[in-house]
Amino acid sequence: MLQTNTAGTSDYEQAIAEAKAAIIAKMTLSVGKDPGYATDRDWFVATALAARDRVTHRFLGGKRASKADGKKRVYYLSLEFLIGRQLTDVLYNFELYDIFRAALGDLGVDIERVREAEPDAALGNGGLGRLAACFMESMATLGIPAYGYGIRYDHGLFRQVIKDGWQQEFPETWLENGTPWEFLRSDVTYDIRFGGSVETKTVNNVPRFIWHPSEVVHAVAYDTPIVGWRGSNVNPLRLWSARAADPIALSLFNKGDHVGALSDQARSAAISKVLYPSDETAAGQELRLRQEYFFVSASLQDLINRHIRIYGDLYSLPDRAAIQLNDTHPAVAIAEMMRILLDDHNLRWDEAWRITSSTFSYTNHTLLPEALETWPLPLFERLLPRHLQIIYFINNLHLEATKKNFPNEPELLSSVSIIDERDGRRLRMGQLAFIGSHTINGVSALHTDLMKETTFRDLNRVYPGRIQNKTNGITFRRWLQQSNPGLTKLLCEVCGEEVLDKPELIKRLEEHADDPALQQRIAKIKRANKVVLCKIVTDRLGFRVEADSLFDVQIKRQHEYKRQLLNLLETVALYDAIRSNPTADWAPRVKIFAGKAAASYVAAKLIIKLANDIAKTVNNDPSVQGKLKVVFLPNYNVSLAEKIIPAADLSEQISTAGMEASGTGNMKLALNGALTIGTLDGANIEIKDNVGDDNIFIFGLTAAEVEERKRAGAPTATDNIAASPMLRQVLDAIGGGVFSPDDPNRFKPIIDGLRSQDRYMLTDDFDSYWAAQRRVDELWNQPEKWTRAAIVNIANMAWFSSDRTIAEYAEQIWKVPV
Ligand code: 26V
Repeated sequence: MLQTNTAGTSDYEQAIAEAKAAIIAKMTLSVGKDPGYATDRDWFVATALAARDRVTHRFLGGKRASKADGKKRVYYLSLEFLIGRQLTDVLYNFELYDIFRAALGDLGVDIERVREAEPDAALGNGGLGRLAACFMESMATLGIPAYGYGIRYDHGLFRQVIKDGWQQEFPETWLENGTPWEFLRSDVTYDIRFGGSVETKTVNNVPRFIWHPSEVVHAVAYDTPIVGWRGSNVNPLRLWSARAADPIALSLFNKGDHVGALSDQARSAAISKVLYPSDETAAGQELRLRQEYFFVSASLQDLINRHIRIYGDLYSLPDRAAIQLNDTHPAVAIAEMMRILLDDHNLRWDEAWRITSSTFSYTNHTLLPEALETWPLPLFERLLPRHLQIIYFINNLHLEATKKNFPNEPELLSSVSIIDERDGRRLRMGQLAFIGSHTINGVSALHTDLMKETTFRDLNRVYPGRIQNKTNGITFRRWLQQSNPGLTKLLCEVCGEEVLDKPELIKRLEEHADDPALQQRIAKIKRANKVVLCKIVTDRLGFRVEADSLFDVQIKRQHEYKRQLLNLLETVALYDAIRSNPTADWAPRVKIFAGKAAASYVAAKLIIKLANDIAKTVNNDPSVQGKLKVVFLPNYNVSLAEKIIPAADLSEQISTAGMEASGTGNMKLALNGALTIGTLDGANIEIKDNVGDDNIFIFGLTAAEVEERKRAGAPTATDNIAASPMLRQVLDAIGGGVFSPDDPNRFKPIIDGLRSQDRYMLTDDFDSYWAAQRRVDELWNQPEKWTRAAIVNIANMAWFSSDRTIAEYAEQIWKVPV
């Protein structure tokens, strides 16, 4: 056995010995197992606990950025934090990865298997949730004292199984065996109140409002430490879990009503049971509103307690706290803050409003009308009667001021009002978030411009200067350094070790873009990553794909505006073209799809089935062997993304222009050397600006052209189809049952939708997309040129680091030093 303190052992060896001892101690004393009988999961828990001890020392010691004595703190309120696995993240950021790998290796355990034993923390749907996770890591890295606040869902995003080509959903159970990363803080528990009535009293000629709720639920805190790069700082992610105020109604139990005695418990616990599994469509149900208010109220009580404990009163709140609303999901915080200041602390309205509106800022993540949150007034009133009063008051003052400043534009009032009078009466949370915030931001340059021109045009006139752009970013620690160690090693060699701390140094790679030796090394790294993905495909789907093919990937939530269907139409056209001309010089391709559809989203689920039916036909057709394969990898999540992204050659970012607010997968893929085929949408535009027109494949209508065609109502889908023989053939094939001989009409709804409405304008962009794909083939057939373009992409992605994004938020929105 290795001695930990033997003279003559190097620091490195000693560190390995210490790690080994720590892991064994955890295995024995915390997991309670003899290492000889330990499973991979046991090894994961023991390793995570050993790693967590290091984090905890930093967390409780001087490195806790959130301690922040006297400094302004940032509170990031988000209903989603899509963290994924944490072991590699923690070890890597503490620069302990190699040491723990060696320690486990000495114990005869493969760290890769240990890593895979950790379930993903899938507490988010997609881009918005993953952005929150990247931001938490960047805030810790930059030493910004920050808290993330959210919900500790018992069940994260559902597990997707593909059965006969159809998506099936199963509950996700990441907490089944607990998680070693969190600390339960039972002492940090708050009452969250719902329902009831509001009593009005006049005290000393001042009206007072007393809320008598009909229901109280407890919010209990769980803290997960988020580690910054090089362990520089650790910030807490505080997630709330719901408990009944009374765990059991003894009076009922004693009468023999054993089920009834637990019904309160079930109703309360339901709040943090499950993540709402949908993006881009507003939920509208009561439970969702209960979730939103639950975590907002707990978080505000918590941060206000902290502020008062340190600073004594609430007047200084805006100087010491910045609260960021991640989309409108936490927007009820504006009313809750006002309620606390008015009713609990007896502040005057104008004082309370000054404090509130100079503390909050709001990020918008989508302009799709169906995703903008509104609540029916009766529902809101039943759940939060006092908050509704406050919102009415905010709205009245806001409309009065608007009337005064725009006396000749009465029609402005209905558009800027928090209350939408059209479809029953509804509360518009976007309006509330905007009015109560000092700064509102979009997530890419185009999206911010569109915010100003469309959804928030009138509010932007009433409150000019509030809207800013903050183009999204990604943490390079997870999406380059951890997921692509081969490329990272090369970057350190070519650009210098400092590249790990200063991503802008990646630019140095470009000096070598024409160097054949470097090109070969880059190509070799990519190939090795592709071999890893090939094995995953074989393991999960039972067939082989060739690592020398072009890996063409579209990985993201399944949604019509993202246009996976456009990619499938092109796949069918290509399949047909290869069959018609098998000897031509086709670039061999593997089309890789992955993504989940909301369980209730029938159209998106049918498109998944189409992808799988096309895959079945194409992959079993000997006449295209070696030239085209189609793969649908089930259960897309952060961990699968970490495997696909480093292996991708081509990144599909093909949304209808104007519809994808930013995209962040596009950034991850380009950073890993995939070339983008995409529309001028979201951050694609900024990626193009950085990598140059020659190193990206742009096609399709611009956002302005999309608008113009919609306005003109022409050309129609019928016109587009008539003008494209290839498209017509593809639609006929799919609609006629070529890929669904067992049910020839299966895809008729999809094809009918394209022929009649084509809301996402696939028929407008099809020819241009096809042409762009052929430019892809042409470049692929010149490997040196392709690799050169990949190098230029990697070299020019530094700006998309979330450290840059967070530094901008810090300086321009939160006013905290970095
Ligand atoms: C809405 C809803 C409605 C109720 C059920 C749960 C749920 C979850 C999320 C949403 C809003 C989705 C908005 C969203 O995810 N936007 C994405 O944000 C990314 C980060 O800014 C951005 O890169 C993507 O382009 C944008 O689609």
